[in-house]
Amino acid sequence: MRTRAAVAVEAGKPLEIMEVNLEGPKAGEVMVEIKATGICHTDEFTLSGADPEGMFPAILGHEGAGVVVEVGPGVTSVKPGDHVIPLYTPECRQCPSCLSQKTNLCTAIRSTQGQGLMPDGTSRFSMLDGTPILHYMGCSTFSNYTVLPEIAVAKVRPDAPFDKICYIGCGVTTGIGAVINTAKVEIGAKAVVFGLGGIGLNVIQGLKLAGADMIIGVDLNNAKKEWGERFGMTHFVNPSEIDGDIVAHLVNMTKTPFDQIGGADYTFDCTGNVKVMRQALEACHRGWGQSIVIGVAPAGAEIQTRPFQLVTGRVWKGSAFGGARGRTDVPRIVDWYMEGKIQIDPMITHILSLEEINKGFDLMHAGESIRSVVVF
Ligand code: NAD
Ligand code: AHE
Ligand code: ZN
Repeated sequence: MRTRAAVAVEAGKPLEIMEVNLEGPKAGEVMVEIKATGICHTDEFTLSGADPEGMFPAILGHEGAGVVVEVGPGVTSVKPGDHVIPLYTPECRQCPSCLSQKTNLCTAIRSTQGQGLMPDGTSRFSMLDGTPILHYMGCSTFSNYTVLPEIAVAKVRPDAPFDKICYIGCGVTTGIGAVINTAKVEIGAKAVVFGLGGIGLNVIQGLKLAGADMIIGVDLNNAKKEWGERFGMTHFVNPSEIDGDIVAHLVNMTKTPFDQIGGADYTFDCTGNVKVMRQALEACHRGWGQSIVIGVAPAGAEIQTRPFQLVTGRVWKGSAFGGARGRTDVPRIVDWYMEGKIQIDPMITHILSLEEINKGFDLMHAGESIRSVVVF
């Protein structure tokens, strides 16, 4: 069949809207009509050319929601008509990683996914002249129709609005999950969130849910102060407007008359900047502070700190998709949204058509959007 898609033809170039060929689902695969997709900073990261796994031409997008329209042989867990959220972190429930119960990073199809291919090593997308187009993060939600492995879709309730729950496909789950699953933040904690964008605001929302007392937001953009406060941030710091070092500033803010050492119980990097990652680690409390790396850094970038920071008890941890097991956890997060436990609507600042998708990247670059959502 043919479908409309925004194709990343080359790094650093705007996406091109075109008709493409899409083959039907093979064994163990499903075809999904994407109804809505968010634009995450990771899409921008790959489009910019900074992603070591970035390959072109490809159909980007990994934050979608839609309806199953066709299933391949052997598919048992979903059927046409089911509402689903594509999962860039699948959950096969059979691989050593899934069975370990120690990680959400299912390894069943990671190698072909990283090459932009379906598990059988081929692509379902091609240009009208036959040139193959690569998949992206196993999802390719910047296409009206896409094909995914059955293990990479979460079935969700049918009454949830696509243009909101698509955000659970990445940003919401990543932010809230990093707090609950990765850091396991406890009531009364002091936390610092670096980068108050589509991910950082969800970290703040997660911290509020977890009962954190002090939630410091750090961003270079002063407009993010009001945004952070809407979701529970208690203090805001713009590093470009303080005297001296940001780490010392944050450590001072967390001191009490009883605890003159200071430092956060938990910090979160939601910027992808390795200098910020260092600041986030070093702003942690001596002896127990944990810093969670969520941001994705460009090819070649490396994190640095004095090993003494770790010797003295600070912990560096990473979090992918908020540590969530997609097929199990995503339907529950959709329920949380429908029950009013978490907010999504205010963070969706722009609704665009597929033809307007490049505007979504411009808004992100200008710091004017939290999430832009493309509705098909
Ligand atoms: P975004 O563009 O919406 O937000 C980034 C925010 O960081 C902006 O508010 C910006 O002003 C701020 N910022 C930039 N540089 C800063 C600095 N030096 N100090 C303080 N603030 C700074 O991006 P997003 O969609 O929220 O994504 C954030 C990061 O998380 C990206 O690197 C993205 O690739 C990554 N990400 C990771 C996962 C994961 O599973 N680990 C999932 C989604 C996104
Ligand atoms: N391709 C990049 C890595 C990108 C990355 O770390 N992706 C996150 C999700 S970001 C979603 O917005 C992730 O889940 N990583 C785990 C994985 O297996 O990719 C690179 O640097 O090579
Ligand atoms: Zn994302």
